[in-house]
Amino acid sequence: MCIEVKEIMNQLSIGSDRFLTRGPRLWDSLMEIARIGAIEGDGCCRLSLSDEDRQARDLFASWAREAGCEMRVDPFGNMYAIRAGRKPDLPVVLMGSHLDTQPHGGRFDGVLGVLAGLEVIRSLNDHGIETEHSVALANWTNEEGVRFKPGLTGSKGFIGALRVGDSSISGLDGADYFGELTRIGYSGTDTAPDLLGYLELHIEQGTILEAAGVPVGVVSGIQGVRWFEIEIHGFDAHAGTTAMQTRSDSFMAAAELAISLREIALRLSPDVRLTVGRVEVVPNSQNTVPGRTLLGVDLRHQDGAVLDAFEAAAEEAVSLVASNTRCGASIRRTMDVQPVRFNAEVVAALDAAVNDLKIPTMTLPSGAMHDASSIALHTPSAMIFVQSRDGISHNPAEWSEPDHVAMGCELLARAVLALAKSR
Ligand code: HGY
Ligand code: MN
Ligand code: MN
Repeated sequence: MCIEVKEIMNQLSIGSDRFLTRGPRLWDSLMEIARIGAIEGDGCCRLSLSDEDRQARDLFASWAREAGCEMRVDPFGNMYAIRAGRKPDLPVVLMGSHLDTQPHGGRFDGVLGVLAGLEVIRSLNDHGIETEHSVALANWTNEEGVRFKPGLTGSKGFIGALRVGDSSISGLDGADYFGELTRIGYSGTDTAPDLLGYLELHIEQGTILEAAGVPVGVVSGIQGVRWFEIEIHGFDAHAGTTAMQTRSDSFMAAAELAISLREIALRLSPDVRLTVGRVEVVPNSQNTVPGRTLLGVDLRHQDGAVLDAFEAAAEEAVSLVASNTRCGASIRRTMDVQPVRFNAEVVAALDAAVNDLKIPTMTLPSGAMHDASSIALHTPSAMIFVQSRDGISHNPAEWSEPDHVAMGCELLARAVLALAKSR
């Protein structure tokens, strides 16, 4: 960690093992924003570009303005809260994550990283700390990819992997991404800031930290993710009069295919993660043999070669099932997120903060994808994980301990200071 941070701590007569940030204030903000889109079981549903997403964006923008930040919105709806440094022309140190949630989301996934960044800015204000580089905070649009495909839309737009109006950005309910941005008042024309480095705090959403008994972790990298849509076309037919041997039953073909895809994936690697989380059956009537079935497939692995091998084998499996079941079938990739390893210099800033604070921690890979998967392709980046109880996430029962949240936020603050003060 750069000497300046230690100097700041001394000047503020804050012992290096004491906190700059205020965990309880962060916790209060988390619980307040969780009331937007609240669902049964203490969960949240704020699908991207929905009215609930707009309400959360408005609240975040009002808090950021209260903290003296300049607010910008870019053409992908990404929001940037910028706390000016002494040299505003220098590239900024950016924190960020996402405010959108899964349909049965929790109170921490994404939003914790955004509000921890806000707590860092509030704490720099409290202590009157000036930084060389500006410190900024992003809310990336549609990280979850529930309402619109692909996921990570906003952060992919930021790095130029997607363009405004890109036809590959499709809405599940037929909605238009850019039309919805306009509808909720977040279709921006501002330019995003230039970046010196990117830091994302997030819940682990797995059980590694809990099993090791440590509250927070420094993330080494993120495994790759690919999404596929498999369409199976059969023939609508009467459930009572159509003999089993003559049916073109798209659902049965899809079910057979799902099992064979799981076998293919596990044969390639025991560490693979294959999920068929989305199934659409048409006409979805239990006394009609379904003429059309769609499968939404999520595949993950840290090795791109395994992702490639699965994709090739899946294409063969799709055509085989089609020919065996008198159905037509197609597979198309709808998202590709490369495996990333984080930048050693930014990770070192985190490690220095860990040592300074004497917080027990560990280094671990991320099983979940994050906007840092995009940003790391563009800017030196790193992530901090906060322990998840029982590894539960994408579920209202998602929980992290207030003390762990506070430690993660303090780590973020120290690493941001080290980078924003650096050079
Ligand atoms: O899908 C993911 O891994 C992330 O939580 N959106
Ligand atoms: Mn997330
Ligand atoms: Mn998520």
